[in-house]
Amino acid sequence: MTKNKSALITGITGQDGAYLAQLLLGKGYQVHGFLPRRSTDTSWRLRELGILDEVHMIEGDLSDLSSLIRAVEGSRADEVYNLGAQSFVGTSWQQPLLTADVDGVGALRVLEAVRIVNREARFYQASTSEMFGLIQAERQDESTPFYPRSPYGVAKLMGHWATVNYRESYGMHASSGILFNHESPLRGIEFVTRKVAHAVASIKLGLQKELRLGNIDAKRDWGFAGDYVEAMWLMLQQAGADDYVVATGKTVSVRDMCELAFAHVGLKYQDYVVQDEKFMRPAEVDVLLGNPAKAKAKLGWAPRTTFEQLIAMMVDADLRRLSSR
Ligand code: NAP
Ligand code: F7E
Repeated sequence: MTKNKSALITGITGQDGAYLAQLLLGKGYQVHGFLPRRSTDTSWRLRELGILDEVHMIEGDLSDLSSLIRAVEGSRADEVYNLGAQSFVGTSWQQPLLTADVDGVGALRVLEAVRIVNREARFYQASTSEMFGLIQAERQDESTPFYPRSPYGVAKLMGHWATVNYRESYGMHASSGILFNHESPLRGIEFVTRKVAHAVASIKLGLQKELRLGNIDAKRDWGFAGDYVEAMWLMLQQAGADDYVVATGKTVSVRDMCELAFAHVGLKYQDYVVQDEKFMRPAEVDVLLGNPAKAKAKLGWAPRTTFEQLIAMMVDADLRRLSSR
């Protein structure tokens, strides 16, 4: 009998961690989550997907190498997905050193833990389109030069290059997924799509009067997180490790996203959205547009969910949550 594969996921309680855990459980993996100690319960996403009892939690923190070594040992992981991060760009200006430590050095610690314990284990690094920042090409792909615009982008660039370096230095199967924005009903409320979806539902139900936003002219290449975790898994199933851009190839402004979300419940965004300096960033990433041709050609990956379906799904989920309270 062949042994079921074992996976270790850092950031398992986050949006992507929850969807990835669900995907891997469905494929028969034994799934281990790396869980930082918090004073409150952070497992709502795993509970909402109905998989909380199916994952094995190992306590630890990305700032603590010894806990990572124990987790890689204890899980006997064949595949390690490093999704844990301080992932909110806005916060990275308030906590730049923590962001550098968790997102940058943290990735290096995971790579070290894998190298020390079992360098045959395959490794995935959650890299980001924020590394392109001030874009150097109209459509960004794997060969586009990086120009990060936030402490978050800078920290993630370290994680990306550490991954490339461990692949080249030690022959490790270490891949970097350069993922563009991906959203879902499980998205944290501070991110703009979920903030808008939640506000639209609240306004529709008479619980909120206005929505205060920052730069609504910013444009992003937005996809559905459920589709994107499949690309992560596919990267680790390839004979060789590599870097891949994962995106939809379309870009939409925050303004047009608002229009769509409000229209979904029969409202006009102009009647509710107020621009507020408080949500502007010291340096902005004005536009991102990915070219996922390599992921399509080599992984056979393509997004399945349209932007319209994604926004409708998010608004409907918040309407359901708020109505059932
Ligand atoms: P998320 O919802 O913010 O989840 C982040 C996860 O990291 C949470 O489980 C969090 O746990 C954990 N974490 C934070 N600090 C940690 C620490 N010191 N030690 C261990 N775990 C820690 O993020 P996401 O949207 O799922 O994104 C997953 C990864 O992909 C992140 O690395 C993110 O930077 C990257 N990424 C995201 C996108 C996107 O559009 N979603 C795009 C490109 C790349 P707590 O909740 O307990 O803090
Ligand atoms: O902002 C603008 C904001 O916070 C998107 C993370 O997952 O994706 C995410 O980073 C845009 C920005 O995501 C508000 O200025 C306007 O231009 O939803 P966001 P992000 O910064 O793109 C990347 C790929 C990651 O890797 C990150 O981890 O929307 N915007 N008004 C606003 N943004 C927020 N949050 N709130 C506003 O009120």
